[in-house]
Amino acid sequence: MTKPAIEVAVSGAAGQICYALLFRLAQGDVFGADQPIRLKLLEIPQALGAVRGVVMELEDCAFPLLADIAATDDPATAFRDIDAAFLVGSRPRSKGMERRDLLAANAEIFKVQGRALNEQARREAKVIVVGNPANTNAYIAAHFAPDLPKGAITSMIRLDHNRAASQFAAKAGVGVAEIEHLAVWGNHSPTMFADWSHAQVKGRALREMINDDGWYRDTLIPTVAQRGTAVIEARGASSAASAANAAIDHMHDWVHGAGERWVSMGIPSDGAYGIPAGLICGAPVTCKAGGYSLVQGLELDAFARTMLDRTVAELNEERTAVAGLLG
Ligand code: NAX
Repeated sequence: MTKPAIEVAVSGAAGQICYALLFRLAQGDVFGADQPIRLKLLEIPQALGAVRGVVMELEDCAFPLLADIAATDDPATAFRDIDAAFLVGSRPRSKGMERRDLLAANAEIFKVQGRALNEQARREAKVIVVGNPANTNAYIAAHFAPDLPKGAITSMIRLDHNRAASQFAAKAGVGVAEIEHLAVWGNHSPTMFADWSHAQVKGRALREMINDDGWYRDTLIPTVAQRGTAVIEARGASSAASAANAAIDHMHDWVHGAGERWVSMGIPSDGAYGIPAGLICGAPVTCKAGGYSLVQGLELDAFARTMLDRTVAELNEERTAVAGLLG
């Protein structure tokens, strides 16, 4: 029997990440091969013309699971009764724009979208923020959506997790799926911390297998931190298909579960690991039955503590920078 369609909102629909994301969503890569979806695309007014082209292409794919597509520039319309949202659209940094101004411009966008989610989304809705600064944008949206369950609004750090997993697998000469218990902590920025302290391959410590702490500190961590820049330099455009893939992985695991496997998500801190409560911070989680739980009780050695403190300090600075806008 065909399931009833679910409602999925996607912002930034005319952008390059969505040009990869929307087609995979419509194909069933997130919600399942038997789950019809209605797509609700959100864009700014100037981009609605381009969205019409994307809608035409989605129609031309004749995806059996795509029950409906609507496009709008009104967040309240886009988020009405949604089951899930991918918030990809955000204001990019323009020439001469200070970081503070970028945070403020995005704070305004995510304030409006947070309020609309609060008023319109189904209470069970799952939200991922991809648009940068993703953690702080998610923090702002969550602040303005107090009636949604705590933790409904998350941010994406999965691209960093996948990048790290791929680099570790290549170095250790193992399949990427064999790496377990990898954790990526912090902000989606060059301060993020890819932590191998607990990672294993078939029960064996990855750190022992690679046995090269210098490579880890001097090559792996900077490679993952600078990967976005390296892609821009090589491609002339920022990561798009891999970012869409990471958003798909994040939502897929949250919806369907990932067994005992750890994945990394930007989630509101409850104060664990010394991360100030309320910050949306990348951390290792397990996903089960439509929910996620922080992996508890991990020991952090001195290096891990320093790296986590550094990225949390940056998140705190971002929070301070937008504090005046939350009234
Ligand atoms: P594009 O510039 O191609 O597309 C962004 C789209 O968002 C544009 O079509 C724009 O009109 C739209 N938009 C802007 N403000 C909006 C609003 N208020 N409501 C709805 N739509 C709005 O960027 P793209 O390459 O698709 O990247 C999108 C975002 O993802 C950027 O902020 C980017 O920095 C961020 N990324 C985040 C990653 C992560 O791991 N969290 C990795 C990839 C990516 O860099």
